[in-house]
Amino acid sequence: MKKYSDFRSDTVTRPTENMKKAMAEAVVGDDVMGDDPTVQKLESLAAEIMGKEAGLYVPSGTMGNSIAVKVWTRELDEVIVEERCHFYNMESTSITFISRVNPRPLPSDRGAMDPGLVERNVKKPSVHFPRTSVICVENTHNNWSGSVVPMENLKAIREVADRHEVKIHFDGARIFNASHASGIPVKEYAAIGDSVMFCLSKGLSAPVGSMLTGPQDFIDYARRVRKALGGGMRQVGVLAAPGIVALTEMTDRLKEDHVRAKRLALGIAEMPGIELDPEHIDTNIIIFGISHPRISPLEFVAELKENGILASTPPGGIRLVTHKDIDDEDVDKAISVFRRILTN
Ligand code: TLP
Repeated sequence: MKKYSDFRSDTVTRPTENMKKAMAEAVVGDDVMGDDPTVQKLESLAAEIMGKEAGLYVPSGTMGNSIAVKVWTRELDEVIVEERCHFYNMESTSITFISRVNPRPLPSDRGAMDPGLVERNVKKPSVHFPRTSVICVENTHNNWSGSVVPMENLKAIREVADRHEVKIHFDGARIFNASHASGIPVKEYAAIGDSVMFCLSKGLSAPVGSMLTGPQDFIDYARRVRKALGGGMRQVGVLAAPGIVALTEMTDRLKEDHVRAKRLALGIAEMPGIELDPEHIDTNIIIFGISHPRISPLEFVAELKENGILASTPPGGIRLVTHKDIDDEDVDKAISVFRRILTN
């Protein structure tokens, strides 16, 4: 029997057998010199899937987002971000640390920023004001419990960006989850962004890496920034090979994670102290509050762990994520552990 059911994140997924085989058999070269055919194959595949001119393999989603903003901005600029987005909250201040630009966080309705508010916050540069150069959107939205941001909202923000000649960077770490949940093709979402970052190492289960996609001249410069950040890797085809498997074999099964997350949310929502509206669970992430007379949130998470359930604790909540290595038994086990702790 498994010791832990690990609901902390879909980042904990282990590579599949086909991925391990692809790693062992990968044809490699020095990718910094442009010699790795496996990386090149992954980069063109990613660009093709997103409907962009070019792609770049990066070690992490954080590096992909950081490079995008670095390429689209210069000092004295401002970047509009949604106030709970991953880029602004959970990437160790990379916006200011790497690009030295000002983030302008805006509130939202579950990840959907009001286009009017976005427009009122787009600034033309003056002696007082920065220039707004990028709007960042995130879909699915991690800290809004994996919400799918409505397409009409994204299109309205695209119109604002076009009216003011501002770029959009799309954090699509889980863009395939958004597509499966809404039925909207990935390419349609990707068309919202001038640049799109998505992760191979979350629900898609590759061991390492993310993709940055966009116009050719953007990717050419992004490649130089990646090198400057220490992200130029040599025979990295061994890591790109499972990324190809992720894109060709692993996107369809994400819907199973959504079904399990919904079942888990429905199974725990009515328990004493749980603050969760299961209607809000669109994809594979459940973030809930707990207000219980006997047990604090941190004690609750510790008790879950003692009972074989691992959860994470983003600011303001407890998070459970379903993924490839979580099956129906794990979900049943979690529901019964919750019941035991909360109703005893
Ligand atoms: N998210 C991780 C943690 O950092 C919280 C997770 O477990 O969900 N954008 C979004 C929307 C993300 O959720 C993440 C990672 C990233 C970017 C960064 O990707 P990595 O971890 O590859 O740097």
